[in-house]
Amino acid sequence: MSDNSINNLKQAITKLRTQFDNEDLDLDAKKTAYLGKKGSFNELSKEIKNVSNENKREAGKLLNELKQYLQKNLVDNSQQKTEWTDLTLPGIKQKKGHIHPISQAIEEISDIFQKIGFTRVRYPEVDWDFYAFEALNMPSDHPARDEWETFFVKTPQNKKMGKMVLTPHTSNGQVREMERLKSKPPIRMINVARCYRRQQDVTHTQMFHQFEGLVVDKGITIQHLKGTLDYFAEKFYGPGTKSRIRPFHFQFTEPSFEVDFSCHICKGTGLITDEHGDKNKCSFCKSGWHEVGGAGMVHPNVLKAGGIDPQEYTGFAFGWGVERTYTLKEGLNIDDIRYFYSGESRFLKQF
Ligand code: FA5
Repeated sequence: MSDNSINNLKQAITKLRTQFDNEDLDLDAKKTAYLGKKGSFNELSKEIKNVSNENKREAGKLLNELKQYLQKNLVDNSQQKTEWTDLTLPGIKQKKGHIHPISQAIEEISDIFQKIGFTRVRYPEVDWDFYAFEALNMPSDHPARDEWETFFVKTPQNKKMGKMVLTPHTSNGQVREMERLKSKPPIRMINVARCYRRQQDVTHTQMFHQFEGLVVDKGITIQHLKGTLDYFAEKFYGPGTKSRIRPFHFQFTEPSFEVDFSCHICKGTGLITDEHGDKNKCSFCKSGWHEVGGAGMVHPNVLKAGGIDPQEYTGFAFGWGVERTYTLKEGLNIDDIRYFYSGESRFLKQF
């Protein structure tokens, strides 16, 4: 630079400032471009060596001011970005969860039974063979045990209680409830719990839920059982729903039954009338009825295992799948219970 060197420097500083003010870069990129090691400021500072000695002091001052301006604006910009909140923007709605449909069903079922004096209880889901089988009139070599496709737990065997199992049904609660009440009826329990079996298809999952009713008192008959089933049918499935019991076999009830509820689509007839007036088989139930589980009059041996005298007391019991019972509700008609445990939120969101 000649004598004009200080003027040239001043022009270069103005040019750099204008460029800085108008440049639309993000903060980090701008810092590097202007204040970085090879940035515009350092490049411009090199020009000081061309300024005459008498103007060097002024040139130093101008460059200093320029640096402070750049630093201040780079910091100020970043502060503005983080502090700025547009209060007129709509808020972000938090997603609301809800309880799982099977938990909803359990609450509804429990309420229905609690209204007629049943007490909700829960017993271990990992329990002794004794409560799951032996005390239910199924000694260790009894072939009926095979139907429960049980998971056994690797634990040392207890002399009286046997091995430990993942409970394959809620019937393990029967003798436990008799023991809890010190073998003194009346008993009115509703036991809802997880159950486990080596099964998997559209109507079976390895983990599922059952609810077990047990009533023991003087003079309990099949009529009380049937009355309870009819009450549940109307409350859970709606007015007009009927219950039906069919002869069956369970080791722990005598007599034993399978329990059906009438289909809400064909109203128990098994037939649907189409738009031409022709009658066709109901495709949901095929027979007018849906089976939900088992029931029966408590076997005298089970009462004895619970310390209750079968000459003095009688009782009824039932055990149904929560998933199965729930899927038959009007408006649901779910044909594969595995959806409940698939973790598929598009399915679960509907409840
Ligand atoms: C029993 O488990 C008996 N303990 C029921 C009982 C209790 C009878 C008291 C008499 C007195 P069962 O194996 O049929 O019976 O099962 C009853 C119901 O549980 C079935 O009808 C079905 O609704 C449900 N269930 C059984 N296994 C599964 C499974 N793997 N997945 C889903 N639901 C199941």
